[in-house]
Amino acid sequence: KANGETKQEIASRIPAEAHPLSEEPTEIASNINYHAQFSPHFSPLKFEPEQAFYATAESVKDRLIKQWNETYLHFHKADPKQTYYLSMEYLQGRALTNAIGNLNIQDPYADALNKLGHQLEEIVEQEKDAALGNGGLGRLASCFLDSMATLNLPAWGYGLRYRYGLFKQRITKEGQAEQAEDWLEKFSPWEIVRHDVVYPIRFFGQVQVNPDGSRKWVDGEIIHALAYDVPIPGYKTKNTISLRLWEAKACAEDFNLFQFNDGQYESALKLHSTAHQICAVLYPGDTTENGKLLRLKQQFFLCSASLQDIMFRFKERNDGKDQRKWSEFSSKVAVQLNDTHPTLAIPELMRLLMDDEGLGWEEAWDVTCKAIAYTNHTVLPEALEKWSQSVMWKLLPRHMEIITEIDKRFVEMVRSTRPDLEDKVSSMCILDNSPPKPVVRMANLCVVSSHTVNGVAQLHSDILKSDLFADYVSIWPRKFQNKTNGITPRRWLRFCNPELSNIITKWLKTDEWVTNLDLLINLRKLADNADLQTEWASAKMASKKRLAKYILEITGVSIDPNSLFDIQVKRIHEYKRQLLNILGAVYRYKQLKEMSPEDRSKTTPRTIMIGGKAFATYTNAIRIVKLVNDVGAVVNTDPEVNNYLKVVFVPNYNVSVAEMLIPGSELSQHISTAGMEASGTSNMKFALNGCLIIGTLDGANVEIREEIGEENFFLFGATADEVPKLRKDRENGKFKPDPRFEEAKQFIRSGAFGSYDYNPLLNSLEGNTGYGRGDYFLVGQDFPSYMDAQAKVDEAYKDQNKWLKMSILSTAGSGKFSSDRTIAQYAKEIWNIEECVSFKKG
Ligand code: T68
Repeated sequence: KANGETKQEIASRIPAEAHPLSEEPTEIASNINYHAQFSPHFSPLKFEPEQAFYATAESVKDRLIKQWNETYLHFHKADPKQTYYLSMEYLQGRALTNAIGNLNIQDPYADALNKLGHQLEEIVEQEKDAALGNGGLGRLASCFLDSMATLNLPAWGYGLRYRYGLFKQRITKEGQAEQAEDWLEKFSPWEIVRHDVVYPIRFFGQVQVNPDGSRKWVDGEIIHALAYDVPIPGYKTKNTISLRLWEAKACAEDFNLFQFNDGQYESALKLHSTAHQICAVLYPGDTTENGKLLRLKQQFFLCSASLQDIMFRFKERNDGKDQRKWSEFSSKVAVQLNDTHPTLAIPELMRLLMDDEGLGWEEAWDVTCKAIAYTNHTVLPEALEKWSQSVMWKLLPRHMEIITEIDKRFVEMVRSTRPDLEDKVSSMCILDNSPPKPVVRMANLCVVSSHTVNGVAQLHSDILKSDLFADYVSIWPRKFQNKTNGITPRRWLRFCNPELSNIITKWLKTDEWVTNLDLLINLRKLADNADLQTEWASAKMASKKRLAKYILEITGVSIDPNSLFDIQVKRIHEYKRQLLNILGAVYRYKQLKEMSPEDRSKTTPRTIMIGGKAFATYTNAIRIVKLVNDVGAVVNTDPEVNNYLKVVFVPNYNVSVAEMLIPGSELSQHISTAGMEASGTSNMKFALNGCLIIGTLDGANVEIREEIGEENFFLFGATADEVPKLRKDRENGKFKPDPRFEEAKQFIRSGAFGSYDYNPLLNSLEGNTGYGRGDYFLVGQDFPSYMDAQAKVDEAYKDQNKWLKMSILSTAGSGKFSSDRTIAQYAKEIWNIEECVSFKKG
């Protein structure tokens, strides 16, 4: 019993769905005014949109904190098993629309702001994106938090509070320029600094062996981890969970006053500066040794702080008993590793259990394996983390002892139980000792130590089982699962596309689809309805016009809302094949140039938009950005064709830009080489917003096509099964390129798009061997079928009724891709946690 209620009573509470706001808009307005007046950040004389944003956010945060505190207290008393999601990245984007939407207080806040002379739509634009992530993996973590809160699950996220998030991309004549993105320039109104939550994190030092044989990690440097909590509200529930972000701090003892007074300022503040570096940037360049060390420090910092916090909470919730048994840990705690980036949680948990809590190896190992699960997000060999053993011995000597022991025991187990796997041992073990640089294979450590390993789409999970982790499957057949990714329908439809949302609600006669996305299937039988189609078309047109206005403002290019809006936005990578897209565009341009004006006028006008950031040191990706811009500069100013084709590079693609682009999209491209995109999640966002997909049988495309019907999906390209043989054929000179492909490359080489030397980029499509050469990503192989699929798109667009029907069917078939479904599956099939509703109705 807690607080007079039994656990069953607590568990059976009903969610408080309605949020009757007791306040009138005038009261809200005076609350906003209060925050504006008492905020130390602005002069009280001004109340411009920026101040109005911060004051509004503070006012909304008050509500969040109240719910968040009550949720915390409730979890504390009910003491359910809780999940902790460990991720180096969260791509949260803006929070205001989401918060007032989830709290269901848009209307009163809009009215209140009106009374203060502001428009809510204008105020929300003031917020900077929190971009503490690189791309899909980080955005997935953020969608998951939204679903965990909405499903009333006892679950928290842990991450790092980077001072600078993902860089801001500017486009200059030279191509991409990166700029630090100062998301904390003023401050973030959403975080709550927790001066009471601080843990020491050790680096370097050595292992001390005690007389009783136990071991202890000592000396080295100690940095402190300070918690910042970001409240995450659920939709139409009062449950509000936490994203706890750690910041690195040195403490007063680390300040050498003597040295400082002696004028040695740098050495006096050495540890302060070391601490500062840890959370300075998201994904520091790791081509140098220094960069690698810093990235490893970041990873350990996250793992150690989070685990100390998790273990503290486990001990704290002891139900009045003196000491909790560690054997109960896994019935109270589930830890999910978002890729291998937080792998050090494994040896850190072992260390804390053995060296601080006094458990023996077997006991600690049992606790660890039962608590930890691992999600893989890539099969690309260069993205599988491997850390130098020598760097690890220096930075984390005790952890290396533990990893060595885990590896030793694993190898012994395989040799004794599975002699048939002897020739696989060297690739399955954790430590790769081969010269010149022995490494730790983080994915292997994760597979050996986790109770469950999952991929992020069916095809990807199948590839993990049949390829990357095949040998482990024969030892632990039940360890491997699939959890197809999902996206939150709140941010990615309800809030970013209110026009379409209202139409859906009207025709389905309920807004329950926002939390039960499967209900969208009921649109299927309405897809031919002329009235629905008319409304659907007008919502799409409104979004296209808004998008066209944005593109004009940002790039100066005027695009025609009556043309087909064709969008590819994602990180720039050769496997994602933006190069295939732009080569197709180049070929289309060349064809249009060669056509008679009469034939030209019969073509389907298209606006191709491409956006995405290239990692600063990824040369070919940087060149692709430049190529798209150069092609656009020529095509868009060519009066002969620019009524039929525009090519626009959308700069600085981020969450907020996505929220603008996706509602206005009609066709989107998900055209990776089959087998290389683990899932993709923007494909789901586009389909959900009634955008048709041209794509390969890769990642979640396979399942999207299954759900929305193959006749509503423009498929092309080789399948994952065929890829290895096609690569071999190419190497053996058996590949005959399509003449259209040759023409497109030649056109670029001829200088039609300026004098920049694109030969190095285009040469990656030639030759016949090696990764990154010899057309490893099979652009030439898939080019003809891609062009054929594009011709089908042009034809289909000419019949607008048919197109609208396909668009409605795309939305109708997207129900499966709600992150609520994904998270419910994780909760049931991996974490074994249940909902824990913190508020009574009313
Ligand atoms: C993406 N991975 C997958 N990685 O590419 C994508 N990597 O198919 C999938 O849909 C998504 O994860 C979610 O599952 C990434 O985004 C990274 O961002 C990354 C960051 C640092 C190091 C390696």
